Amino acid sequence: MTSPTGRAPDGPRPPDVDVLVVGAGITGIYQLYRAREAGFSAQLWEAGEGVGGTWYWNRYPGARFDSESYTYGYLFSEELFREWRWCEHFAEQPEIERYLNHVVDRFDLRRHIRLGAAVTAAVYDEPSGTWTVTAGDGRTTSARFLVAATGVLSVPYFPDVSGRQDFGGESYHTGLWPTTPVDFRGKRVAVIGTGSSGVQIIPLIADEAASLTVYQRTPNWCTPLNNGPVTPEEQAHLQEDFEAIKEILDTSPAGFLHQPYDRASTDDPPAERRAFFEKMWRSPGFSKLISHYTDVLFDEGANAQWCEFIAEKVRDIVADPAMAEKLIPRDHRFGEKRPPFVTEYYETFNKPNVSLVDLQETPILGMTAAGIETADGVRPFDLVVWATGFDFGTGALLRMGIVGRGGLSLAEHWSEGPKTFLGIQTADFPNLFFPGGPHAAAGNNPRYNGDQVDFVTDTLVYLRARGYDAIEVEPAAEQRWTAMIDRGAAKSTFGEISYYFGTNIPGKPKKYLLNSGGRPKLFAMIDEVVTNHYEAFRMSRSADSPPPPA
Ligand code: N01
Repeated sequence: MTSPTGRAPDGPRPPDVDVLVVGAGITGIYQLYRAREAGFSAQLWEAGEGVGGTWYWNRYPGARFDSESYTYGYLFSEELFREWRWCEHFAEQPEIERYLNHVVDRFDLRRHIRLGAAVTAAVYDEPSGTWTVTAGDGRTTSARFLVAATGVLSVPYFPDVSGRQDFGGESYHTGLWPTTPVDFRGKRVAVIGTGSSGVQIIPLIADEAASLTVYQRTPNWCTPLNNGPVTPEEQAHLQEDFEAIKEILDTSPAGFLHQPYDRASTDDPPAERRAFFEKMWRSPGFSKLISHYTDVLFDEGANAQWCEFIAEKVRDIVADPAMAEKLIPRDHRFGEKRPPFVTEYYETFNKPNVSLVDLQETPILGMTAAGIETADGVRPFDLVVWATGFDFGTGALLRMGIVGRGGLSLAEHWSEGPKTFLGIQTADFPNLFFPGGPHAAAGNNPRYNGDQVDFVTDTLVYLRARGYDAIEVEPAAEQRWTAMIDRGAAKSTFGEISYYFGTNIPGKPKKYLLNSGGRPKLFAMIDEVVTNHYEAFRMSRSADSPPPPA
C-alpha cells in the first residue's frame, strides 16, 4: 500500500503507517476496519493483552451492557449483524469480548493489532507532518495520522485513602479486573462504591462470599435492567428487520431503539400515572429515560414523583427499614447522574451475609493491613473491590504523552479542560483525532463514536484526494464548538455532582465533558464542514512532501 500522498520512492522516508489507531475498544476496532477498507495502511496499538477495550478491562462478575446488545454491536456489515446471535438482550462481558474477538478475526484485523503496547509518548514532527509514537516497551513507530480511540472510561480512579497500599489482602478495581478468576468463596469481602459497576458486582459477590460489606458514600436511583434471553422469535425479528433497525439506530438522537413518549406526567390522572410508572419500572434499560413522560427529566415535580415511586419500591424490597432509607438518594434527582440499571440489587441487602456502611455517617479514615477503618473501628477483610470509577473523558488522552506543534503538550493545552472541534480534533495538534473522546454525547456510545469514526475516515479520504497530508482544526472553530459545549452544561439534565463534570477527580477542572447537543448537533456540524469544503480546518502539505498530483 502506498502512502496517501503517493511519495516517490526516492523521496523523503515515508512514515511507517498512514494511520496508527490507539485502543482496541469498539471505536478503535471500527477505526482500524474503516481505515484499511479505505485503502490506508493502518495499525492498532493496544495496552491490554486482548482486544475489547472497556469490555476487556471491566471483566468483573456481573459486568454487562445496559444498552440492548444488538443496538451496541456494529452495523457496518449486514452479514455480521445476521451471523452473531446475541444470547441476551443485555449481554454479559464474556459474550461481548467473544463478539469483539469475532469481529477482529472475521475482518482479518488481528494481524494489524499489536497488544501489550501502552502508548507513553506521541510527538508531532512538523517538517514531516508525522507522529512518532512510543510504547511502554520502548518500541517506536511513525504515522501520518494518529487516532486515539482511547475511550472515556478507561483510566480507573483509586481514591487517595491513606494506607491503601498497606492492605494485606487481595485488592481489585472493577476497571482493571484480572483475566484469572477471582475466588470470593469463604472470604470477607468489601466493595467500595455504588455506581454502575458497584451495583452490578455486589449481587454476584453476595452469592459467593462469606460476608460482603458495601461501603456506600452516595446511593443512586437504581431501576431494574429487565434483562432476558433473546427468544427465537425475537432473533427472527432481528434478522428480518436489519434495514429498519439500522435506519433507527443511525438517526436516533441517543442511538437507541427506544422511542420517545408523547405525554407529560400532568396529562394523566394519578392512577394512570402510577400505572405508567409501574410500566417504566418493568421496561428495559434506558427506556426509563428515553420513553418516559416528557417532563420527568425537566420538571422538578414530575421528577420528584418518579423518585418517590422508586423510593417506595426500595422500601418494599428491602426488609430492614433503616437500611432501605440509606439506599434511597437524598442529594440528587433521577437523571442528574448517569443512572445505573440493576438485577436483584436491592434484594441483595436482605441476605444475612450482606451489610451496608453509610460513609456519610462514618467516613473511611484509612486502611490498615487488616482492613478498612472508619469512626466505628477497623473491619477486617480478605478482599477489597474498588468500584470507585474513572477519570472520565480526558483521563487516557492526558496520560499518553501527546506533544503537538512547537512542543506544546496536550496537558498544557487542556489545562483548564478540553478544547475540541466536534470532539474529534484540537488546534495545534495536526493529524491527531480522538473519536469517542471528550465532548461526545451521552447515549449509546458505539453509535455516536461510530459517526465520529466515519467522519475521520471521510476526512482522510478527502485529504488524500487533494494531495494534502496535514490537517488541523482552526482555533476559531475549536472555540465555537467548545463554547457550545460550555453553554450546554447549563441546559444539561446532568448536574455538577456527575462525573460528566470531572468533579469526581480531585483537582480536575470542573468542565462539562459531554456534547448536550448530541447527535443532531454533530450531524449538523459535519454537514456544515462538508458543505463549506472543510473551511473549519487548515490543510497543508508537509515541507518534505512532493507536489500534489496534477
Ligand atoms: O463509577 P462511578 P462506575 N470513598 O463514578 C464512589 C459505565 N458503566 O465504575 O457517588 C468512597 O459511577 C462514588 O461515590 P459518590 C457507566 O457509564 C456502565 O460505577 O462519588 N466512595 C460512587 O459510588 C457508569 O456511569 C456499565 O459519592 C467513593 C463510585 O465510587 C460509568 O461506567 C457498568 C470514593 C463510583 O461510581 C462509571 O461507573 C459499569 C471515596 N473516596 C459502568 N470515591 C453498564 O451497565 C468514589 N467513590 C454498561
